[in-house]
Amino acid sequence: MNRRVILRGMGGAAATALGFSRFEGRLAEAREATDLASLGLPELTITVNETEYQVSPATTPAGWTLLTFVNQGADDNSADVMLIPSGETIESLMATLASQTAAPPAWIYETTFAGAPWVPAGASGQAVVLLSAGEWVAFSPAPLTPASLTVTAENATPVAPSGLQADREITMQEFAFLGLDEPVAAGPQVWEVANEGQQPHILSISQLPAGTTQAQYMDSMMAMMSGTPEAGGLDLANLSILGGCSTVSRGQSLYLPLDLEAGTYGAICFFPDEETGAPHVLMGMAQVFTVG
Ligand SMILES: [Cu+2]
Repeated sequence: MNRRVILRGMGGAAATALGFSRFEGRLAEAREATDLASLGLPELTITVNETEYQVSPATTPAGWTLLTFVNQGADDNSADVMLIPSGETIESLMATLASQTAAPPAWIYETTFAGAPWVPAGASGQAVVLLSAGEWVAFSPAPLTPASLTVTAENATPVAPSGLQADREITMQEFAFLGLDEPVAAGPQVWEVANEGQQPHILSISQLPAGTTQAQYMDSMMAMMSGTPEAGGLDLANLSILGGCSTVSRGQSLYLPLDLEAGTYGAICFFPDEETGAPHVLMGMAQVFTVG
C-alpha cells in the first residue's frame, strides 16, 4: 500500500482494487469454510489470470447469487462487478479508465457495483451478491481484459436467501464503517456488508500490529498519503490484505465469509470522493477493530 498505488487509485473506480493487487493475503482457504453452496442460489464464477477476466456462465438470472472468485494470477486481486451505464460500452469504459483524467468519471457514482471478494494469488473466495437485470462487466484497469455478463430479469424482486444469517452487519457510509466497535469473534464469520451512503465504498481489511490504536492508524495513513511517513510510525506499505470486498455502490449489500484469527485489524476505503477525488480514507474512512 504505497502512496503511488493509492494515488493511482484516485483516477478511476477500479484502480483502487488494482492497487491492492500488491498485497499478500493469507486466508483464502478459510474463506470457503462457510457452506454457502447449500443455499441453492444461482452460481457464478469469475476467474482472473495474468491477462484477463472470465465469467461463467455468461448469462445468469437476476437476484442473489453465489459468486466464486478464482484468482489464477500472481498477485492478490478482486474484480469490480459493475452494471454497464447506459450509453457506455465495455470499450468506452475501459478507454475512460485508461485515460488518466484527473477526475473520476461521473458514471462510477451512478451505476451499480455488486462487490466481489478480495482473494490472494492462487486462491479463491466467495460472496453472496445481488445482481439486477442488465449488462454487467467484471473488470479492473488495464492491462487485464474485462469480461461481460448478461443478467436476465427472471427474478425481478429478489428477497435475501433464507438460511443465510449474518454474524455481523457492517454499514459503509460517508465516511465511516459502522458495526466494528465491538470485537469480532475469531474464526468463520459471515458479514453482511451494506452501503447505506451515497457514494460507492470499498472494504479492505488488513491485520495491524497488536494494540494499534485508531489514532495511530489514521496518523500513519495520513503521513503516508502526504508523502512524509513518520519515523516509528506503522509500516503501512508492508501490510497484508486479508479480506474484504471490491467496490459496492449505494443501496447494495453482500454477504461476505471471513475467517480472521485473533488480533488487531484495520478496515479502509480508498474509493475516490465524488467532490474532491481524494480517497475516502483521507475523509476518515478507516477503522481499527479487534478480533477475538
Ligand atoms: Cu468509501
